[in-house]
Amino acid sequence: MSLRYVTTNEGKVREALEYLDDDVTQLDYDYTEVQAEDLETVAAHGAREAFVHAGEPVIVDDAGLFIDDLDGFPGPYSSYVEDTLGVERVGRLAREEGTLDAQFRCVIAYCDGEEFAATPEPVDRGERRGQDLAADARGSATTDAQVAGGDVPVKLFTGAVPGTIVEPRGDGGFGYDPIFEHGGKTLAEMSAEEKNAISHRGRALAKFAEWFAER
Ligand code: ITT
Repeated sequence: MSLRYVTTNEGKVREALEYLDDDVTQLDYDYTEVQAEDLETVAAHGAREAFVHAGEPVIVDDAGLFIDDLDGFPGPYSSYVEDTLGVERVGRLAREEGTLDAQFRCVIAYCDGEEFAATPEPVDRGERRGQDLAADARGSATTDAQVAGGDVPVKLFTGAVPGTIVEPRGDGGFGYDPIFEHGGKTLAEMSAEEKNAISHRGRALAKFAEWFAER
């Protein structure tokens, strides 16, 4: 069975293909992004829902920019903030505040409907939501979305990279890459290979690829 990288973002897939061979293909499916303080919850919920939808092994990748002195803003809301404020304004805001330290974080969530043997990487088992239990109690039919919120195990792999917020430079990469500098270059000034070697996604993918090769 093939592995599906479930995302609407082609930039992520380009980076993932560097690590995973051609067995992985993009599934352009917009799973529900639940509102949560942490990327892990969003990714795990998305992976469950995507697995129910796809019926084959899936990876969901949730990422975000965390600006240290802005209490981690925009964090799990990075996508919404990119769509509303835009990358350049986020950069300006951070620079106006004089708060320049930041990190990118990425959580890769893998689900194939099976259990996992113990490894250092965490497994999320989710929690049945109150409304599901209430629906069960009434004896109503369980929908895909309710199953997706159930307790199918999801394996999580995380990665992070520290950096500095700068004036936008470069036209590679995607999203916040032009305003995020690491080691003297913005991520948008790096090739996909260079970015992967140091990036949040690259680190999470490396852990995933090593584990997946054994599975
Ligand atoms: P999917 O949810 O469909 O995968 P998305 O682009 O919405 O696509 P995320 O929710 O994970 O993906 O992304 C959150 C935001 O962070 C979004 O604005 C991205 O552009 C940005 N982002 C994620 N990874 C990034 C990276 O490696 N470099 C720059 N920005 C990134």
